[in-house]
Parts: sequence; C-alpha cells; structure tokens
Amino acid sequence: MKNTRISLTRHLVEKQRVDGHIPGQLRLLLEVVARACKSISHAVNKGALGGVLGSAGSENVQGEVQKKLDIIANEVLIEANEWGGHLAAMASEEMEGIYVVPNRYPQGEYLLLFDPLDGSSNIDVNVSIGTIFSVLKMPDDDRGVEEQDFLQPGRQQVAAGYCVYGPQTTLVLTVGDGVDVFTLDREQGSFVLTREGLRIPEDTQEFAINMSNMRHWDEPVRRYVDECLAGREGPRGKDFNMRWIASMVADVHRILTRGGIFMYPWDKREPHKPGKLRLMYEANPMGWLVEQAGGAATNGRERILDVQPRQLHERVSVILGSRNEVERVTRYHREAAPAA
Ligand code: P6P
Repeated sequence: MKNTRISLTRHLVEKQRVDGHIPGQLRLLLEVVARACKSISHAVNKGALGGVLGSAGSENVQGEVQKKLDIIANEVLIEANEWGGHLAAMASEEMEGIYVVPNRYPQGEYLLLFDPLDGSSNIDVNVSIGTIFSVLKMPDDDRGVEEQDFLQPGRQQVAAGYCVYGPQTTLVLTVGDGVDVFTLDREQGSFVLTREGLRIPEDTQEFAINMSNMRHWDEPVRRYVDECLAGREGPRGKDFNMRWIASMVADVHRILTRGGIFMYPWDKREPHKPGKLRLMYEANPMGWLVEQAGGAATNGRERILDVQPRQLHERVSVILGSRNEVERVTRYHREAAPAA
C-alpha cells in the first residue's frame, strides 16, 4: 500500500511555505535535532551490544553520575548542530557553561537548550528515556552571545519538543500552533507524522508523583494526593490510578497521550532548592507542549512559562498535565499561602 503518511521534513516545509509559520532557519534546526535524535535512538537501542551502558565515571554540573549514554547523546547533539549556521550557542544539562558555535562556522539567530538523555537512571534497566529540547531566539544586539541571553522566560520559546526512546521512537513537537507527533519509521529511516493536534483531556483519574517522598511534601501536595487516595468514598468521588516511571519524558508522553497530572514539587529534603527538575531544558519545553495541547503547567503558584530564570541550571517545582487537576493543586497552594 502506498505510504500515505507525510514525513517530518514535508510537515515542516509546509509550515514554512504554506503557513509561513516558521522561518527556514528554524525548520533546518528542527530537522537537524530530529536527525540527532535518530542517532541517539540508534545508540540507545544497541544497549549492552554497543558497550554504551553503565556509568561514564564522571559527574555533571548537577553533581549527578553521568552515564556513558548521557555523554554520547550530548556529543551527538553538539556535533549535529554546531556547523549548520542556524545556532549562536547551545546549553545542556550535561555542560556547566554555554557552548558557543565555533568561529569556523557561521553563527545563527537561535539558541538551543537540551537535556540530552533524560531519565538516565532507567538506561541500564531498559525503561523508556528521552531527549528534551527548547529553542529560543537570540536577543537583538550586536554583541557576542553570553549565558544571560539564554535567561528568557519559557513563554519566549519558538519551538520545543522531546524524543522518547521506548517501544517506538517518537518525536513530539510544537512551534506554537499545537502539538504534533512523529514516529520513527526505521525502514524509511525518517520520522513520519502519526498524530496531529494532540489534546490533553481536561480531567483525569491518574496522577504521577514519587510517593516515597510523601513525608517531605508541603501541605497542598499532601492534601491533593490524600484526596486522590481516598477515592470514590473521599471528596473527589472517584478512584485514581498512579504511575511513576521516573523518566519525565515517558510520564509526560503518557499524560499528553491520555491525560493525567505529573508532579515533582518542592519538598523538605533540600528546602533551599525550589524543586528537582530544571527550568530551562525540562520544565519550560514540557510546560509549553502541555499548554499547547490544552493542559496547564505551574510551579504551584505561577505559570511555569512566566518564571524569570536567574541561572542556566536553576530548578523549579513542576505541576503539569490535565488543566482542571493542575488548577486544583495550584489553588490548594494559594489557599495554603495566599501571600507567597
Ligand atoms: P526520582 C530523571 O532523573 C528525572 O530528572 C526526571 O526525568 C524524572 O521525572 C525524575 O528525575 C525522577 O526523579 O527522584 O523519582 O528518581
């Protein structure tokens, strides 16, 4: 049967040519990122056969032990994107400072941020992991690119997406006009459009949180989860299910696909940190994707995309997913601390 599905390339060309929605340089950037994700998927799928499992014997800027695949994925994204002329610089969870495009290559007008391989603790046990990316525009000025150029709130993003390396390799992307899903056709060697205009159900009966941290949570999160656990006999009048994959990409992909609420809130274990997840290359891209699919994303008090970053690797509390549930948890936070 003739393959009637359209490729990522054609989808992006049509957004550029037909809708005029994205400039050529942004289309090029997104195609290069997709090709890099294809290479990462290939390395991930090799597993033990490729000698890529296990620790790299080093730590990243977050103080986390780096897996060999963390470093491989980071290098793949850097090498794929540095020569194309569409980027001024890159920033990664795996690198302390920004990576300015070397002078031997032309500099472009975009900034690319990424978590090259999110969910690394799942690599060695064959559970889904993924790449998360966010695209910003360089501020208009004639000086060289600096770290402060990256410190833009998430509402400034011009593109965001992730690639989940699971039973399928799936790229999920927004350029501000909805969320589209592309599945890697390994026979063709290209991503093909498999879902257009993804929408998250406004209500859900499924929550995602690491329950082992319950004793450390703040009262609003405790209240929300207790009500879910009380089920149909409790104030919610319905039973809830729980999922926690410990891979944000996999949990968010499930929520984008069938609804749900994902929470990684502030907790008492490290009270000086606002949360565990990183604002610039985890919460912002995921928050924008969720909003573009009709969901919501807050830090418990304000819209994640309105948070003004102060540091490249700053962390944030994350509550995202089905709009009505996120609004409930956010309301509980405001009721508990109206002044905050
Ligand atoms: P925990 C993976 O390390 C990650 O950054 C996210 O992908 C995931 O949601 C979270 O941390 C899991 O954290 O504390 O449950 O292991």
